[in-house]
Amino acid sequence: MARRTLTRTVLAAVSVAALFTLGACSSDAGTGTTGGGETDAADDGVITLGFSQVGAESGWRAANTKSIQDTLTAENGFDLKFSDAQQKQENQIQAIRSYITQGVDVIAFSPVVETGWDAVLQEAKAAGIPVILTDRAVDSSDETLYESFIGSDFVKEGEMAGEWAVEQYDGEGYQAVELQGTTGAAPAIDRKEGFESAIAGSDIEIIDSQTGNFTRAEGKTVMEGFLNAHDDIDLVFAHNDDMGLGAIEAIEAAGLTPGEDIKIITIDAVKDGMQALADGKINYIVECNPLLGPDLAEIAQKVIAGEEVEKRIVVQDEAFDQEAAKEALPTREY
Ligand code: GYE
Repeated sequence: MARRTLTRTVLAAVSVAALFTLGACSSDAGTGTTGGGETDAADDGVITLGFSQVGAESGWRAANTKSIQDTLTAENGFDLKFSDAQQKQENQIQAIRSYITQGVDVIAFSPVVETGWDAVLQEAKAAGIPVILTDRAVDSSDETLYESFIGSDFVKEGEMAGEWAVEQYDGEGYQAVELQGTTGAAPAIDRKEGFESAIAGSDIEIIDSQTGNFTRAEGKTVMEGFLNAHDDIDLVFAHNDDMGLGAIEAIEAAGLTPGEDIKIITIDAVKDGMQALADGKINYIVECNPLLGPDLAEIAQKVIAGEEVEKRIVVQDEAFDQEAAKEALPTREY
């Protein structure tokens, strides 16, 4: 099965340089872009890309950062400027503004929340700097504010999780709790929506739902609260592996067996999550592929070369039960 809708290009510096001969050269190096896709990249064949990362909240994020840093290298024709926003929108806006001031060739970012980006994206547009979204979407009515959005279909991920829950547990009157991702983040909004729509009509009921901010520590704390407040929790739906791993700690501390007394479904399929699944502590994981570096590099090259790019690139995800996790673990990349 194809894991991505895009095929990979070989990221040789040579091919990057060749692409730039297609564009007109900008003579005012140092003042940033000249608009209309003609950028300083044309001068030296190197694409300066400013990337504003959400933070370092999860195993998924660590793998995503590594993929970007490993791909957007000098060898591949990039000068990567990377900043970590520590899960704060104001830090991301500040980073983007600084990339605009520096006159980078391309800005890419993974928006921590969906809303509130129009003003800074207008500034990038006015400066003639193309923007590529990776991983998370923005909620904006103006699609001209970015070139392309590369990432998974989070509604579908939630649906896949919910469909499996219904297949396995419908008819048992299960009481579920939900550990939501960061409030206002695209994956939190969409995974919730997908899961709820898939369990609608079954007898699985969500009896409590709170944010654990995509972190292991907060997943544990919120799960402790759920266990104190409710006597009969049958199922946890966690919007990512890390919160599910935190929930496992809380469940074990309460003297219960995760994966048996309380079933657990998560999303991401990073190494630690897959190990817990193989160990029987998690019951099902829907994958979210974090290896977005190669697609980002390809789209950035095309944008700089003035080529058309797809507005939406959907990353394909799989799902794993305990047996599948045992098989996949030895060759897992992240
Ligand atoms: O699922 C979670 C991370 O945006 C898809 O963010 C990403 C999510 C991922 O913190 O682990």
